Amino acid sequence: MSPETLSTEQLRASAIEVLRLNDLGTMTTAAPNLYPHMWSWDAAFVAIGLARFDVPRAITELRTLLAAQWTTGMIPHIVFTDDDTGYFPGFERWGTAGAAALPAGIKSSGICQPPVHAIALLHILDRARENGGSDREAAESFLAESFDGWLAWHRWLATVRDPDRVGLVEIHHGWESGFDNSPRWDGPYSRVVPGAVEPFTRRDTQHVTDASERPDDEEYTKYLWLVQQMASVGFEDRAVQEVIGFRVRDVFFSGILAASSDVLAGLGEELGRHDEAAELRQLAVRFRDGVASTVDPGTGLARDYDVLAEEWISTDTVSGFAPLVAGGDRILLDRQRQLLRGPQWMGHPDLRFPLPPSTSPTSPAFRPRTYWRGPVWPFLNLLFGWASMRDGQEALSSELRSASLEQLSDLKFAEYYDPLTGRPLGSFAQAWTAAAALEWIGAADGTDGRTRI
Ligand code: 2M8
Repeated sequence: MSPETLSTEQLRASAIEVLRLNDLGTMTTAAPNLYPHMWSWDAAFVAIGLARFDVPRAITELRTLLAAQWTTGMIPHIVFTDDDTGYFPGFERWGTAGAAALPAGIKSSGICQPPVHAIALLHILDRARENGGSDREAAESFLAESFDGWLAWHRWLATVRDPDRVGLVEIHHGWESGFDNSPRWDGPYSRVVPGAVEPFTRRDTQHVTDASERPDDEEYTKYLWLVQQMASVGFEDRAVQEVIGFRVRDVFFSGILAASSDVLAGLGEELGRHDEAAELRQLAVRFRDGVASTVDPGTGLARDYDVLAEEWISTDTVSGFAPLVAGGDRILLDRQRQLLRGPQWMGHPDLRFPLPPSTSPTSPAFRPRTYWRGPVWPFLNLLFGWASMRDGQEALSSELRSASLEQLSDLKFAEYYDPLTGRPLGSFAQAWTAAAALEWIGAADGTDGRTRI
C-alpha cells in the first residue's frame, strides 16, 4: 500500500497487531518464527512501542527481562521460553545451565546486548504521566522497584567490561554488539580459529528464504566456538576474558551506555538517589569521552578497537555515528550530523529512502541484502531520532521520522530493508520494527506535545 492511501490509523493498527502476535503474555518474541524468544535490546524497543497503547504491558516486558538478570548484574541477551526447538542455539546448546550467576528458574544465554533499557523506562514513564491515573502509579512504582536492577547492570558493564576504565565497553562475541556479522567484526573474526565445534543444524536459514541474507556457516562455526569457549569456564566473567578469542571495544555499545547512564541518573535523581545519580553521571561522562576518543580525524567516524590484535577497526558502518547516540561535544556532533546527511549515508543518490544503511553504499564491504552488512534497520533510526530530539535537533529527527514512516507503510514490519530498492528482508512481523512504527506515529501526531521520541 502506498503511503498516500495508508492512514496513520491503519499503520498503527497493523503495528499493534504485530506486537499482539508476538505476545506470549509476559514476554514478546523478537519475531514469530526466526526469533521465538525474548532478546534484551529488542525487549527495550518493544516496551517503547507497547507504552504507546498499553503501559502496564510495557512495564511487564521490562520486568520479565529484569527477572532474568544474572547475580553479577549482567542482563542476558536472550531469555528463552520453555520451547527449545524453534531457535538455534537454544538454551541447551548455550550450556548456561551450570553457570553460577544464572538465577534459579531462568533459561538464558550467557552474553549481553546494548543497554537501551533505561531509555525505554523513560519512555514508559513519559507515556504513563501523559495518561495519568493508574498508568502513572504503576510506572512510578516500577521505577522505584527496578532502579537498583538497572543500576547493577550499568555498574557491571562499567567495571567488568571496562576494567581499564577507558570509557569503552569490551564485548566477547559479535552477538553482544547486536550488529552480528557487521564488517566491523570481520578483522576480529578472521583471527578466531575454531577448535572442535560440536555438530549443529541451523534453524535461521529454514525461516529466511534467501540464505544469502544471513551469516554463512563459516561465520556460525566461529559464533558457536566462542560460546563453547565461554561455556568451558562456566561463563565466569574473569575466566571468560582469559580464554575468549574475541575481545573488542565496541563503540556503539559504549555510546548507548553513555546515553542510558544519563537517563538513569535523571531517574535516580527523581527517586532521591543522589549518590547513585552522581555515579551514573560520571559513567555517562566517561563513556561519552571514550566514544569521542575513538573518532578517526580523517573520516569523522567513531571506531571500535580490537584488544587482542591491538588495533583500531576502521569500517564505514553506521556504528561510526556512536557520538550522535552518546551526545556531547557540539562541534563533533555537528560534523557527524553533516556526514550522516551527506552522500555517503542518508544523502546517497541511490537510496530508496533517505535513511542510514548499516554499511555505507560507498564501502567495498557494502552488501545491500545481507543482514548487518548494508540493510537499513528501522529500530536504529528510532534511536538516532530519539538522540536527535534529546539534543534539540528536531529537523534531523523529523527527516528520520518521515522517511521511516514511509518505509514502514509497506506493513511488513521487516527486520531489515534493502537500502537501494526498499525491499523488506529477513523476518517479517519483527517486533521492534512494529514498535518503532508505533513510536514514530505517536511522536508525529502531536498527542504528547514535545515528545522525546
Ligand atoms: C539478531 O541476532 C540473533 C543473535 O542474537 C540471531 O541472528 O540469531 C541481531 O539482529 C540482534 O541485534 C537482534 O537483537 C536479534 C533479535 O532480533 O537478532
